[in-house]
Amino acid sequence: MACGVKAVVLVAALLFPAMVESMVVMKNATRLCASKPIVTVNGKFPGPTLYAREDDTVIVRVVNHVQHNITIHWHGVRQLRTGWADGPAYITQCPIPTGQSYIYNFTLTGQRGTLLWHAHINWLRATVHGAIVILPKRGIPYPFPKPDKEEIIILGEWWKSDTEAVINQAMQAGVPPNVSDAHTINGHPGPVPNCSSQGTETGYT
Ligand SMILES: *[C@@H]1O[C@H](CO)[C@@H](O)[C@H](O)[C@H]1NC(C)=O
Ligand SMILES: *[C@@H]1O[C@H](CO)[C@@H](O)[C@H](O)[C@H]1NC(C)=O
Ligand SMILES: *[C@@H]1O[C@H](CO)[C@@H](O)[C@H](O)[C@H]1NC(C)=O
Ligand SMILES: *[C@@H]1O[C@H](CO)[C@@H](O)[C@H](O)[C@H]1NC(C)=O
Ligand SMILES: *[C@@H]1O[C@H](CO)[C@@H](O)[C@H](O)[C@H]1NC(C)=O
Ligand SMILES: [Cu+2]
Repeated sequence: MACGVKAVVLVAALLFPAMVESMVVMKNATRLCASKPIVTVNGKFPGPTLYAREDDTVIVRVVNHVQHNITIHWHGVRQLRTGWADGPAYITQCPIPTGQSYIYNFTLTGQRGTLLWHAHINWLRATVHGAIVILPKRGIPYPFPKPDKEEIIILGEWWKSDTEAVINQAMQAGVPPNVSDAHTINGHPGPVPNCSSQGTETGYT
């Protein structure tokens, strides 16, 4: 077990130094010709990719620096006797309040593949999400021919409005929430014609 802990810290430190210590922070983001503040992990949307190996123990300390309660859910990870590390707010844990932190600590026994992590409270998942890649054990091949290249593709959505306002309005009015303004690939909706403030848009989607 201690070995697994070391492995994941090492892998994460090489590929993604800050993921082990995940800061939930606000960031201004420009999409669809307009800027708005969004909740992110480490200022990234989508958030950082976490790399681990089958049988590793994953330890992620989430520190909440935003004015929202938050939790992180490890979507598709089987929590084997670590239900409190699963992440759904008010189901397996109380949310992490502003200024506080929580340590997610679970072991990837018998699990491989690329899964999603995301906020699991209200609609913060709209911006707080990313990939968790669980590689086979060292020396064990993939159960298919080795791919030439691997790319992580995360499909998401973008609302011009604040997503907490969207869900709160729907809950109060008892109607379905407003649909998103665009779909995104790795956080990008693609270029918008005649946009004077493309901001961070690169158009490479
Ligand atoms: C976002 O932009 C506004 C207006 O320019 C600024 O006041 C605010 O500090 C920025 N927030 C962040 C997190 O950068
Ligand atoms: C935030 O979470 C705490 C428990 O972790 C809870 O007591 C509080 O009511 C929550 N605040 C909101 C606004 O939901
Ligand atoms: C993670 O969980 C294991 C098993 O319960 C425990 O021994 C270890 O101290 C925990 N690590 C942290 C950083 O909480
Ligand atoms: C939802 O859509 C309606 C109709 O377009 C609009 O009036 C309202 O402002 C939207 N709500 C939010 C929170 O953006
Ligand atoms: C973009 O601007 C040009 C020139 O003003 C205009 O002819 C064209 O219709 C605009 N395209 C879109 C999609 O609005
Ligand atoms: Cu999920």
